[in-house]
Amino acid sequence: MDIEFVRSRFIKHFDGTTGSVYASPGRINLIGEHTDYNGGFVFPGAVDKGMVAEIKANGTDKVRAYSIDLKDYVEFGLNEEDAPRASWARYIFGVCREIIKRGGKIGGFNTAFAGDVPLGAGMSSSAALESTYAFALNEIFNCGLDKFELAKIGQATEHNYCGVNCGIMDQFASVFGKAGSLIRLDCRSLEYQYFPFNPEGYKLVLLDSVVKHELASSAYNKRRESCERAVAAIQKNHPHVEFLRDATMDWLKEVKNEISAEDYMRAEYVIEEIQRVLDVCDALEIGDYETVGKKMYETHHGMSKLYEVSCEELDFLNDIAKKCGVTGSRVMGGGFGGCTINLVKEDKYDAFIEEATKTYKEKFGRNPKVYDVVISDGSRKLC
Ligand code: GAF
Repeated sequence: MDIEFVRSRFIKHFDGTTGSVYASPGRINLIGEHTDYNGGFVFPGAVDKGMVAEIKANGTDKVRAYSIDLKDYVEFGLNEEDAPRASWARYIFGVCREIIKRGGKIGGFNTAFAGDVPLGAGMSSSAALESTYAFALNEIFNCGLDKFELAKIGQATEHNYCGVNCGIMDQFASVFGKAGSLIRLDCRSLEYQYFPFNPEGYKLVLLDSVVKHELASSAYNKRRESCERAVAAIQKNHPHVEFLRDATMDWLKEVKNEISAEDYMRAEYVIEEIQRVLDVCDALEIGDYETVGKKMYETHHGMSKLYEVSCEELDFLNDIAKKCGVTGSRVMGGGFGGCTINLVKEDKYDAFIEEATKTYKEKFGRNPKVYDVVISDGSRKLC
């Protein structure tokens, strides 16, 4: 993330003066997919790719925002009816509105931003953008919000201004990220623990399928609705069940004939996936990377066959990983395209990347992108 680049564009675009520069990262997730909005556990970490924004209060009630990457400029007010049309600007607008709803007194500002999180790769460029502005505006306008609120502001922005009923994982990882550590997060209580992650002899690498399927956000919302219907059915016998996190497979089986086969499959995946996160944490405590990898493959299978959020390209990359003896591999993030995350022994890394690149190109006519994972810090002020 290049501060000087963003600064030079800010100066050029506005009145020649400088403001403050803030950054927030995208994220990976080792395991625990679609578990966050089910009150379960996730295991993400922030990455060394993210968003950088220069921001300066302008003494008006208008936000003047410039997307350096899109070369697009938008101006909007801070009232509910001022929502901009441009989808990128709605993230910034949403964050402003959510701060205001929480009592934060913010005024207008000038801003320019750029990012290096690959779009559509499942590394949550949108959370990086939301966290950057939530963190920065909270500081610049002295709103006094804590980091938990900042993460919730990003999530509420997705819900209320971007049409995605996401969980809290992405924004939490972006705000709370810590270099060298993954975060085991309980998405119901928001209790979290940092797990130093430096598996000796292994590398974490992302393979980006460079496909992003249409309608990913409506399919995402439908998955969430399936889970909620399963919870409503289970609640009839077990009223204390608030999320799938609280349910057992036996309780799900009790309602097998009351819910659709599809809803059943979705819930089955989630209940198993929540347990897998805990199993992976236990395995990591004793350095058992073979078990970590095995669980990753199980997650991929569940996401592909039960939750049905994988696609041909991601299944192909997962198969290649298996053939190359990669320890663990699975689709990462919401799915419907994006990356696989791979835990691979260092001595198998080169052959894997070569084989995956060659065969993927032969089959789909394009190269997958390769990103080595560097686990990094969360939201911060750069200067
Ligand atoms: C997306 C969402 F934004 C997250 O909240 C999470 O549900 C993830 O998909 C799947 O684990 O990134």
